Amino acid sequence: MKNNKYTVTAALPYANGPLHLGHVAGVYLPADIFVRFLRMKKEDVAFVCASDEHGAAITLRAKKEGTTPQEIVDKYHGINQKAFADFGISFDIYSRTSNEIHHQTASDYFKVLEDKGSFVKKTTEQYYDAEFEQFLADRYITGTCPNCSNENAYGDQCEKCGSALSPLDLINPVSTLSGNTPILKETSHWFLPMDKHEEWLRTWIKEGKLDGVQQHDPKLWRNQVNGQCMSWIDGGLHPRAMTRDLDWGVKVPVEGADGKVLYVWLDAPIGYISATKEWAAKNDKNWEDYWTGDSKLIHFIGKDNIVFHAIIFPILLKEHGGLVLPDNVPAYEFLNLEGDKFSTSRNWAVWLHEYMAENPDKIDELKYVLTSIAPESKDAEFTWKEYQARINNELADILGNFVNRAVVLTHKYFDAKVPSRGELTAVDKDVIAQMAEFPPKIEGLIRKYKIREAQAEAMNFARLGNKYLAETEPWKLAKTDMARVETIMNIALQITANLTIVFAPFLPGKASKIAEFLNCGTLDWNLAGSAEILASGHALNENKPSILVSKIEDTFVEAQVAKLEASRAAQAVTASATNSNISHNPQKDETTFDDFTKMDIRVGEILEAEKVKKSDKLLKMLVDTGLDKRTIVSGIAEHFAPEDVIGKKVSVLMNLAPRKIRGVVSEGMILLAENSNGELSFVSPEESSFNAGSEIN
Ligand code: B3M
Ligand code: ZN
Repeated sequence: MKNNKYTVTAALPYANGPLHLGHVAGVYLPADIFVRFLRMKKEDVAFVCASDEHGAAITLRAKKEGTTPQEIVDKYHGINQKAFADFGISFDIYSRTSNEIHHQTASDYFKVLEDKGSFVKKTTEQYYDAEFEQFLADRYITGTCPNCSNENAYGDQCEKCGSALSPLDLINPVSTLSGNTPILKETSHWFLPMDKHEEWLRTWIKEGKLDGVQQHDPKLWRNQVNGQCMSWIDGGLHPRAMTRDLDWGVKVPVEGADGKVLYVWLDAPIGYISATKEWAAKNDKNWEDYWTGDSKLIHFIGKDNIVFHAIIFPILLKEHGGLVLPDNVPAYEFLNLEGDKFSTSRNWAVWLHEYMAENPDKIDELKYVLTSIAPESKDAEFTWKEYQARINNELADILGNFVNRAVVLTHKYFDAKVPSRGELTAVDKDVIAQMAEFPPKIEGLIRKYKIREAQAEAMNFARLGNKYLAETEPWKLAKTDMARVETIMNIALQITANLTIVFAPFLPGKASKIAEFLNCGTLDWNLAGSAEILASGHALNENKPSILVSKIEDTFVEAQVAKLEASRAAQAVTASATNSNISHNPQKDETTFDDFTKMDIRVGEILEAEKVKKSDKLLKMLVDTGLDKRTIVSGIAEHFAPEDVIGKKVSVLMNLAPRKIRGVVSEGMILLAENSNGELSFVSPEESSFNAGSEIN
C-alpha cells in the first residue's frame, strides 16, 4: 500500500520560559502519540518543532531580566529541548527560529509574497510609546479585548477568546514598556489583505475544498476549530500588518524596510518549513516531498493559536503557491492545575523539566495521566490526587496486574515458556474474537485525533485480559487440569503481546518493558489483534518480571501539593507587598478641554438586557438615550445578570464609533467604575429627575 507522507507539527514554544504540563498535555504529547502510531503503521512522517525565538514575548522577557534576547532564547531553547527529549517527545527535529536556515527561509518566503503582490504596503497610525520611543504591537501593548472584555489582551491576539486583534482594536490600551497610554504615530507596514481571502477560506473551512477540489474532510476537524474559524470569517476578516518596527526578528528583505522585521506570526509558522528543510538535509530527504503533493500537514496546537494556523498560515501557504494546506488542525483546550489556571508569571505550574529531574522513573505514568485527562474538547483539570488515582487504580491495578500475572504464572507453571494451546472453550473463542476488535478501534480513534479515547480502549484491552483470568482462574485449575491451564496461559500471553503493541504509541517505556518480559522485541502494529503472536515454546525472559508500575504513595501527593501551596504563599507575599499600598493606574496623559468636549456623554436607561450567545462576558442591552433607543454591548455579564440591569440609569458615551462585537453592532459605551477588587459599578446621577438624555459634561 502506498505510504502517505505526513508533516506533523507541534506549536513552536516561545523560548522565553520553561514548559509546564499544560503545554505538554495540550499539544506535544498528543502529537507524539499520533506520530508514534503513524511510524508503527510504516507511514512516512516528518515530526517537526522548534523554539519560537522572535517576537515581543522574547524581547520583553529580555528587558525584564536585563539581558539580551539571544541570551534568553539560548537559555530556554536548551531547557526545553532537553525536557522534550527526556520526556520522550520524539521529534525528528527540534530546531530554532533564530538560526540561519530559518532566517533565510522566512526571508525568501516574504520575497515570494512581496513579488506576487500578496501584501499591501500602507502607512497608518500605530500606537507608539513616547517614553521608550518605540512602536507598540503584539505583547508591547495590552488592553481590553473588544470581544470578550479580557483586560489583558495583547495587541495581536486575545489568549482568552483566541481572537486575532490589532492594537487599535484594544479598549484602554496601555504600553507594557512604560505603563503609559500610547500615542498614535504614523508608520508603514506590509499588510496581508485577509478580507480578500474570505470567500475561498469559507469554502475551504466549511467543505474542505479549494478551487473545487477536495483537500480535507472538515468532519474530522474539531468543532471548536471550525466554529472559531467561521465566527472570524463571519465577523469579517481585516487587513493585518505582517511586519513590525522591531530590531529582533527576521529582517524585512526589501528596500526601505530598515528597522522592520517580519511579524512573529508570519515568521514562526514558516519555522515548520525551515525545520523540515534542516531535517531533510541531514537525512538525505527532499523537504518538498513533505510540503507538496499529497503530503498531509497536521498542526497540533493550543486553542489560542487557531486563527494563526487555520486562517492566516493557510492564506500565506496559498499565496506562496505550490505548498499543501493543513489537512487538520487538532487544537486543544486548556489544562488547569488544582483549580487554577497554569500561570508562568504566578509560578503556578508543574514544570516539565522539574518533574523529569525529580521523577525520571515516572515518564509513562505522567504520559498516561495527561492523555487520560487531555483537554480535547473542553478545558480539563490536573490534580495530584487524580494523578495518583489514575496510576494506582488503572495503570498499576489493570495493566500492571494483568501483565504480572500472565508472566509470573508462566514462569511458575511452564518454566517461562509459552505453553501450547489445546481445545478452545466458548470463553476462549469469545476472548480471541474480542482481541481482534481492539486494534482497528484504537487505530480509528487515533486517526480521528481522539487520542484520549484511543488510550482508554487500549486500557480496555488490558481489562479484557484481567476478566479472562478472573473467569478461568488458572491458579485453581493448576491442581487438577494443567492442560486447560496451558490453553489459558497461552491466550493470556497473546493478549500481553498485543498490549506491547497497542500501548506503544501512548506508553513506549511500558510497552518495551512488557516486550522485555516476553522477550519478543518490538512487534509490528499489523500483528495487533492476533492470538498467534507468540509461538508455543517461545522462551520468555528468564528473569522474573519486575513491577511494571509502582504505586504512588499519599506522601508523594502531599509533597507535590505542599510544593504548590508554598509557591502560592510566596506569590501571596509578593502580591500583598504590592497591594499594601494599592496603586491605582497612573493618571493618563494630559488631554485638552477641546478633546473632552468632543465626547457626548448622556444619561441612559437600560430597557432590555440579554447575554450575547457563546460569550460568558458580554451583555447586549437596549438603552434609551433620550435621543433614541440603541444597542450597546458591554463586557459585564460576569458582574451583572441581565435582569439586574434593566431599569438602571447609566452614563453613555454616545458618539463612540459603532463596533461589531461578536457579530452584534454596539453603538456607544456604558461608563463603569472599577474598584481595586475588580468590582464594577454604573456611574449614574443620584436624583431620579435626571432622565434619559440628560447631558453629562
Ligand atoms: N510560539 C506559542 C504560543 O502562542 C507560539 C506558537 C507558534 S507556532 C508557529 O503560545
Ligand atoms: Zn477576547
